[in-house]
Amino acid sequence: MPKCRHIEMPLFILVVLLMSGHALADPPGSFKNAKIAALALWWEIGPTSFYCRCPYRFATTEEKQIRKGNLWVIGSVCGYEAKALITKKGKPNARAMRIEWEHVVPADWIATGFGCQDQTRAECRAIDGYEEAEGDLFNLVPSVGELNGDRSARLYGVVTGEERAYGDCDFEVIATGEGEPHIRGAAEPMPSIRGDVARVWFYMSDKYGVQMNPEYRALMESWSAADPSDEAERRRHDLIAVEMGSENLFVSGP
Ligand SMILES: [Ca+2]
Ligand SMILES: [Ca+2]
Repeated sequence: MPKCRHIEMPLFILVVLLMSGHALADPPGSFKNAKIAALALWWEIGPTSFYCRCPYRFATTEEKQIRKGNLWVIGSVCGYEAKALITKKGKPNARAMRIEWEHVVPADWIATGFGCQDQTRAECRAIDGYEEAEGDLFNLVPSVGELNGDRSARLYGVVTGEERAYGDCDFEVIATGEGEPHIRGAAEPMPSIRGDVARVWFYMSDKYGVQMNPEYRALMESWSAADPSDEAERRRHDLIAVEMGSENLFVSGP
């Protein structure tokens, strides 16, 4: 017999699906609502982290005591190993082994579409449309929290070498160069999802005016060409499109 929590979870998902207006296809309208919708949606897509392809499941009571968060990464399956299990302050790294919702286009860059990049998040959210963009489900993916934290608001880019700081996970972050600490450098995803992230950037730029300089756009164009959408990406797109009530034509278009 499965333990009680294994029976409760699908019911919980069902309730979330019903509450999130699944059948009505209303976009979440805010990051807070999007996180709730994404939880159920990605159970349907397949509960696997985006950057490392790590399966995840609901955290047990004991795991929640180790670190907050409902979703626990099964690192042994995908070869993910935490870069830092202990923080610089000597405390357990709360973001290792748990799933967080990652913006492919970070909130700092969404802000460039609304001219509030030099303002606070609260000021951005007061602008019409910003919250809708921040809660856009095409732009949200489940990520190991540690990677989400290390990437922060960095653009994607090519990082020299394959450091593999996260076990077998092909994800590199370099934090040198110009700009504010959370933006400088680059994050390099694995080749098989480079087109996927590029097509989210095009969508966010097209829909919300997110700025991409010519050099970055050219890089994303080359990534998109090298990694065209496949069946899995289109299936994911279609499920998200039902929830959003709209499409990402860079995936579904001709
Ligand atoms: Ca790499
Ligand atoms: Ca791909």
